[in-house]
Amino acid sequence: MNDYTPKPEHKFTFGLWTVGNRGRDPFGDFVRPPVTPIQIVKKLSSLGAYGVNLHDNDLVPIDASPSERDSIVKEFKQALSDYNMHFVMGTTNLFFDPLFKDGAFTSNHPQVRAFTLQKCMQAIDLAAEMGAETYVFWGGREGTETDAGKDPIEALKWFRDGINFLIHYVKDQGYPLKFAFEPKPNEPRGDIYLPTVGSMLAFIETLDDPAMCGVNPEVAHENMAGLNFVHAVAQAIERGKLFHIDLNGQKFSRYDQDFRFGAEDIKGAFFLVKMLEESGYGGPRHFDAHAYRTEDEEGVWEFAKGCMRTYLILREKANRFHQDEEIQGILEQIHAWDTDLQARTSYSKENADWLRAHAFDLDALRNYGYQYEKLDQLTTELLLGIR
Ligand code: GLT
Ligand code: MN
Ligand code: MN
Repeated sequence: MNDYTPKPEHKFTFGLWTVGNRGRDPFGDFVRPPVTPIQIVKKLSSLGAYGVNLHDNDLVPIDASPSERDSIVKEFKQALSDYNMHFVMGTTNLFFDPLFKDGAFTSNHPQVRAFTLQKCMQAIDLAAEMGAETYVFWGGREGTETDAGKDPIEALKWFRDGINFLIHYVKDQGYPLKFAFEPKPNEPRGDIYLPTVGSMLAFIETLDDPAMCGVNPEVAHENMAGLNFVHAVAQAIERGKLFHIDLNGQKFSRYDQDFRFGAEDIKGAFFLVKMLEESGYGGPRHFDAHAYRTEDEEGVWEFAKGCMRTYLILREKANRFHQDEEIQGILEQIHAWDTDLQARTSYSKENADWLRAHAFDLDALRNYGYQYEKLDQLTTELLLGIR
């Protein structure tokens, strides 16, 4: 019997900004006291997490002197090693400082675009020094409220030029870092460029080294756009582009809620976990979420435990799905391929002639029942715990 206890081998990670979230929103101030990065490392380690992620300024204040920076980093690295925690993903905060109000890579101001490169190089150095595998770019302010002032075609070119600069910087430094791009349709900007996983995948192919670049899809972000997250992730997996993932919970079409993983849309979360486990995705299971604003510090740790526990429960449900004879029986019928016909669907001149002449039984196809109602009900019952 599974006890659903998280262990480092499950590769659960949290951003410092997630469990460190103090509950401030556009309408209300902080509701929780700060928790230091070292306290976070210690506590997450005791809960069975594998590692942490951070933005440059989650750890090092933007105005820290070089010697302050070095001592903060040294102390943090010591904590990681003392508590057997890994530093997995690094990123740059390109959204908080007021100078980024018109974006970073896509700001209309050339000095902001140049400063963005400087800030990213420093943050990449930090991530590489601490052993990160992946570097995330979330362009929260890369967008507009009005298209009157910025040319979206020009903005995409600036974005590409900036990322290409950093691709070459990483190569020149010899860092073993991969880049992962995180799309979001809106918030905090009215509209954000490259709003979905699909648009990000297309953009990646235009970069100087597409092989070094993949995506970091987030449940909430695709759901905000009304899209099926499992399908978005499937496309990334199918192209070998799922470099990292942001797991959380979200009601469709709302603001970016970043709820505990599985807090909403349990069936969507189930199919996601099932796909991640079956696809052989070996990357971290990162929770980019935070506790409800109603919570005190204890509630924050309940939130963190809940994310990991729900993942493990859904993973066990995916195993049960495979062991359930009735479910598997239906799937076998659905997947009963006509192998002779299948062989005819790869192109050759002969197959084209054969297919052109083949007489299909269209009425049989029209009348075929796919049994999805039964299958979905069985899946629902499995998730509800009665199978
Ligand atoms: C911010 C955002 C997230 C991104 C983080 C990485 S920062 O919390 O809401 O979706 O993943 O920059
Ligand atoms: Mn995210
Ligand atoms: Mn989010």
